[in-house]
Parts: sequence; C-alpha cells; structure tokens
Amino acid sequence: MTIQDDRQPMPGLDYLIIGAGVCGLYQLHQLLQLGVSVRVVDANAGLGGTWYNNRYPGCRFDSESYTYQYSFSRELLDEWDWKERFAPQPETLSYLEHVADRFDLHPHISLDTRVERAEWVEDGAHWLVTMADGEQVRTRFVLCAMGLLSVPTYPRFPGRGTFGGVETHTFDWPADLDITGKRVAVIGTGASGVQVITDVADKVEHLTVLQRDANWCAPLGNEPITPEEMARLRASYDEIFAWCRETPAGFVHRPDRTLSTDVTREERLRHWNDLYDNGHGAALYMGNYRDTMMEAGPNRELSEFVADRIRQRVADPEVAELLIPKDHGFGNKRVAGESGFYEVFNQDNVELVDLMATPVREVTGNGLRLDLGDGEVRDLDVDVIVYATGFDAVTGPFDRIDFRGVDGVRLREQWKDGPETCVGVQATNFPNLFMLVGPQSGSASANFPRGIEDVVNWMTETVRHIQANDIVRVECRREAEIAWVDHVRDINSRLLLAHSKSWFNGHNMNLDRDDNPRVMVYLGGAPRYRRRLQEEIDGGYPSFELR
Ligand code: N01
Repeated sequence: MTIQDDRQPMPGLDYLIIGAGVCGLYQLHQLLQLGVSVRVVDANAGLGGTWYNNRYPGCRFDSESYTYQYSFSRELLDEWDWKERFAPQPETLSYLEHVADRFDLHPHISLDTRVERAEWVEDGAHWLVTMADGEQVRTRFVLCAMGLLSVPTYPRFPGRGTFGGVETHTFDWPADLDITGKRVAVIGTGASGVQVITDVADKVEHLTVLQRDANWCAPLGNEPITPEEMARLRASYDEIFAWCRETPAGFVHRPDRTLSTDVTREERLRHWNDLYDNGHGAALYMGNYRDTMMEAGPNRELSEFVADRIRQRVADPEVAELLIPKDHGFGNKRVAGESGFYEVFNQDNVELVDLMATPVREVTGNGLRLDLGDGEVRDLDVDVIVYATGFDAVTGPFDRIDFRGVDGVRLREQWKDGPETCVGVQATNFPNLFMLVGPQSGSASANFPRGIEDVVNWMTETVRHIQANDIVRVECRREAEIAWVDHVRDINSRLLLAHSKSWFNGHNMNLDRDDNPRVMVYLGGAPRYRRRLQEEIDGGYPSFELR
C-alpha cells in the first residue's frame, strides 16, 4: 500500500501526546479544540510531570509565579490566585490539576502508561507505539512532551544499593520519607541540592553536604502575594505576558542594553548591591548589563562581587571559599535561586565536604566511605542519602524510548554523537514525530510555560494545516536540519553560558565528565525562535516535506 492510497482515517488515533506535564496538558487542550482524535499517555500515576515527581522538601520554581502559568484563558487567569511570588511544588501541582479539571482533560489522559517503543510504519504512514504493559496503539502522529529533566542520574559509586538506610534522588523523594532528627547526606549543590539543603538543615540531626564543583546562587526574594498585590498583578496580566514575549528567556527580566563599562564602578556596585539586597537575584544574570553574560572581563567583575557577598554570609572563610565557584563565572551555568542557603553552613549541625579533595570511594551499609588519600578513608554514617545529582537532560527522555524511524533507524543511535534537529521540532528519518520539548528548541531554555506556548501554538497551527490539507506524512529536510544545528551552535557560542559544563551542553550526564559538548538548547532567545517557527507557517513549511 502506498501512502497516497492510505488517506482514509486511521484505525487508531490521529495524535498521541507523550507526557502529561505543563506542555502535554496545554497541547491536549489545544488539539481538543480542533476536534481531532488525541490521547495523552504518562508513565506517572498522576499528571503534572516535573511537578508530580519533584516532591523533595523545599522544591519550588524560580520563575515568578504569575509568569509560570498558562496565558491562553482569561477565565483561568481570573480564577487562580498565586500565594507566593515563587510558588512551592504543591501549589504548582494543584494549579495543573485545576487546569485539567477546568478544561475536562482527564478523560483523554492515560496515567501509569509508559511508552517503551515506537516504530514508524512507512506502509500506512503511522507509528506503532508499544506501552510497558504490552498495549499497542497505532497513531498517525506522535507529539513528544516528556520534559527536559525527567530522567534522573545517579553517581556511579561502587556499593550503591547496599546502603541499609534510605537512598533517594531528589526527583524520586518517597512520599513517606521524614528526615526529622535523622543524619542526612546530600550529594550535589545544583538548584535541587540548594533547595533541599536549605529546607532540611534545621530539621535534621546532622546534615553533610557533599559538593564536587560549587555552583553560583542568587537571592530568590520569595514573599507572600497579598490579595491586593494579586489584584494588581491580575490587572496587569496583558502587560506582563506581552513583556515576557519580548524578553530572551520569557521572564520578566530583560538584559540591560547598557554596557557595564558605560557606568562607573561605583554605580555598578550600587546597582548590584541593590539587586542582591532586595531579592532580585534573577536580575543579576537575566537583567544585568548585557556584556556581563557575554564578555569574560565584565563577567569576572560581577562574579567577584557575588563571591564577596558569599564571603560576608559564611562565617568560616575556608567554607566560604569552597562555596564560591572557581571553574565558571556567575551566570555561566544556570544560577540557583536561594533563600538562606549560605547561612546553613554557619549551623553547628551542618558540614560541607569537598568531593574534589575527598571523593566518595563507595557506598557502604552505613553510609558513604570517603577517600582521604594515602590509603586513608573516612566513614560517614548516615540514615538517608539524597542524590541531588541532576538529570540525563533533554535527550535522556528520548533515549529511554526505543524510537525506530524510517528503515528501523534508532533515534538514540542517530543522536549518539549529539542531537540534530530541524528548528528543535523534528529529526530526519522520524516522520510525523514532533518534539514539543526537545533538543535545540527555544522551549528548552525559556521560562517553561512561556517557551512551550510558542511551540504548542506552532504545533496547533501545523495540525490545523495537516488536517485541512489531508496530509499524512511530514518529515523535515536534512539540509534544514543541518542549517538549524549550525545556527544554534553559532548563536549559542556568543554567550558565556554555552562554554561551561552543565546540562545545557550535555555535560551533566553520568559520563564522568564527558568532554564532548553537545548542542542541547537554543540560546538565541524566545522572540527569535518564535519568529523562526512562524516563518515555517508563513512560507508553507519550506523546511519540511509534506505529503
Ligand atoms: O541538577 P544539576 P539539579 N558526584 O545538574 C553534582 C532545574 N531546577 O537537579 O557541578 C558528585 O544542576 C553536580 O556537581 P558538578 C533547573 O533548570 C529548577 O540541581 O557537576 N556530585 C551538581 O552539583 C536546573 O538547572 C529549580 O560538579 C555530582 C549537582 O550534582 C536543573 O533542574 C529547582 C555527581 C547536579 O546539579 C537541574 O538542577 C531545581 C557525582 N557523580 C531544579 N554528578 C527551580 O526552578 C552530579 N553531581 C528553582
């Protein structure tokens, strides 16, 4: 049977969305409006994606709450009150559950349904998708919304699994784990580690923080949102969303067009102190003089400023020095928002261990054994080990599913030296498979709800086009894929962020410091990315072959 012969309706679904998180829910809602047959599957027992999984104490987002919400429905905006400037995980999860109730999404979502394999069937132009329980679904199109950070990574310490206490990743925090009065070790000081460390420090008997490289943090500035403030915010939603649409990362912060060298050092320091003291830490890296994130010299001065502020907050100078990153400048990796993180290290029950000097040799039945050198070891006996060690980011969720495209080519094989995509939404050899949250997409580096709205809106327009024109096969052109990867590489290279070792460059995988940087996210900014997507619609999809 040829594709031309197969234009009758699919026996199965038209659209299968993988993932019921922030992105999948919005895409579902939009496709239901178009009246196509659509189903969402999610491996979790509840919807919410990231906000379902990350239940560790202290988990909250560091986007301003009123920007971390859907903008598509005035009614929804009117009926939801945010309680804090940076909402904690339970509030965000409630919000997403409310959205699913409000728009009657539940009947279209299958939970506890993990996709294991998806095979492209050329003869009939569809995907055959196999779930972990053996169920098979035929669908014309697959839309991937598995998230960026949904595959946690664990260190490869010998003995893992032999520990007699509780071992958990921040991502998998057990619902019944109470750390009160326990001896706890936390490994990792990225955004998750910083939050969990700050939250548990005064509840546990003893906390050992095991740090490899230090990461930069900035004051979060969280505070309750009063009813009056909420009313003011609600009245300004149009302006807030319009403003976010124009900023590079979809936040309310925008790089200052002024160069740091346009003002005096006194003025710079006054400005930075003002931001630091008044809880506008995010503005230190997203709203600062624009050369501070692009040029080594200005970035060094800013880093030294933040380092001095850390020194002022940590009583022990040696501990302070350990907490100041030496391998990258401020903002060259994603900065963690913090609320009292540095003061934790002034508590008697908290110890910072430098893993660069004393690495973990193994996990034992009682805790962690550290290597002190010269054959000496130190046994760290604890009740709970928390791995705040990050994720197999961006590509991990794709690698976990056995995607087989044209002629059986495997996506994880095609991407083994790094992902290549066309405008962040498709890869050659994988027709009818769209990535809403994937490598080299603008959604990957933006304030998430803002970023995914751009891609979902594009996808929805594309579905409208597909339906109206009776299209059964969409595959991107190789030359467009090459051009996009080159463009992303080029534009990313202008930012210092692209040159440090972090998940933005695929460096955080459990590969023991893989030196092969990958082009994981698009750093050209949301407005530019949105324009690029729009060009496809306006130009009749020149980067794709539609049949
Ligand atoms: O993960 P990370 P994360 N031995 O990769 C260390 C989002 N997020 O979960 O720097 C010892 O940033 C690693 O050390 P090093 C946000 O986008 C958002 O914290 O590689 N240590 C590092 O300290 C964020 O960027 C929010 O030397 C090991 C840490 O583990 C993303 O999630 C909150 C190790 C991992 O840091 C990921 O953050 C939380 C090993 N083998 C998360 N392997 C908010 O919105 C890794 N480490 C606020």
